[in-house]
Amino acid sequence: MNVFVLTGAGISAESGLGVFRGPGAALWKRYDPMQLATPEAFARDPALVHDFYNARRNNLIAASPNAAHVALARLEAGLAQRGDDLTLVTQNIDDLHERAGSTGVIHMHGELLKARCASCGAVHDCRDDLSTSSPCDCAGALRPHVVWFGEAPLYMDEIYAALEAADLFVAIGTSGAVYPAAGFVREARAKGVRCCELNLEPSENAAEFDDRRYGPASEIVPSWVEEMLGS
Ligand code: BJW
Ligand code: ZN
Repeated sequence: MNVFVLTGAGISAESGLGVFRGPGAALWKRYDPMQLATPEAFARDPALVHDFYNARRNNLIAASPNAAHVALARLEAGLAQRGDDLTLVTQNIDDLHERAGSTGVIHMHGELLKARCASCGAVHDCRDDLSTSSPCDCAGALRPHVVWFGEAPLYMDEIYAALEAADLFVAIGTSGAVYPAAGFVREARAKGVRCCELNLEPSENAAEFDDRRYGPASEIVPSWVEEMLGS
């Protein structure tokens, strides 16, 4: 059995990393995404964009994985033990899945703890603040290694191949507002794959899921994983 899990900001909410949309304090209510998360915004005011990502990087370094991240790492190990497979695709730029023990996580929107050279494309580890004077070895300017609106998400060939092979599609903590990730459920359904949503509240595309479970990720993800592993 091939299980495909897509995670979004909701899985990291209880670790203290903000969500973008939804009720309560959401990042895009405080900030305009067009001023921060587009290549045009970075070209116009790189210092402002660096400040936004520097603050989030520092917050991430101080955060820890929660029970939902830990449960998905347990799912990977449990499925592997019985010869099944998990593909974990995340829209999140944090590293909390890895810190919980997941391997081979596919970061389709990039990674906050990496920086990319705008000139040569080299990707560097990055735990320190970036500024307009942080240079790459080639002297080119560094930018956060994240996918902004209008840019192509990463690893799409690998992701579509895994979706093609999936027997179960599960979306966790994502609002279903951002494409192409929001379209994965429709593509899975079109192939007759069972689709399950785990979220705090119904997402924008909730109607497309066969099973829906609502509550905090730290509660509903561990209980779903226990069911999956039959314990
Ligand atoms: C909990 C919880 C708890 C809370 N427990 N749950 C088709 C139609 C219309 C538009 C488009 C389209 N195709 C493309 C577009 C344009 C655009 C787009 O989708 N726009 C929409 C706004 C309409 N898409 C793009 O531009 C993408 N690029 C693209 O398609 O390129 C095509 C291309 C191909 C080839 C060449 C060139 C181009 C790129 C999208 C990049 C997204 N970037 C961001 C920011 C960067 C990283 C960062 O700063 O972190 O990524 S935006 C932001 O949204 C971030 C996220 O990864 C992404 C998704 O958000 P997510 O994860 O769903 O979080 P939220 O906050 O929305 O939802 C949280 C959920 O959790 C809620 O449901 C809560 O209820 C829940 N929750 N607490 C469980 N405790
Ligand atoms: Zn460079």
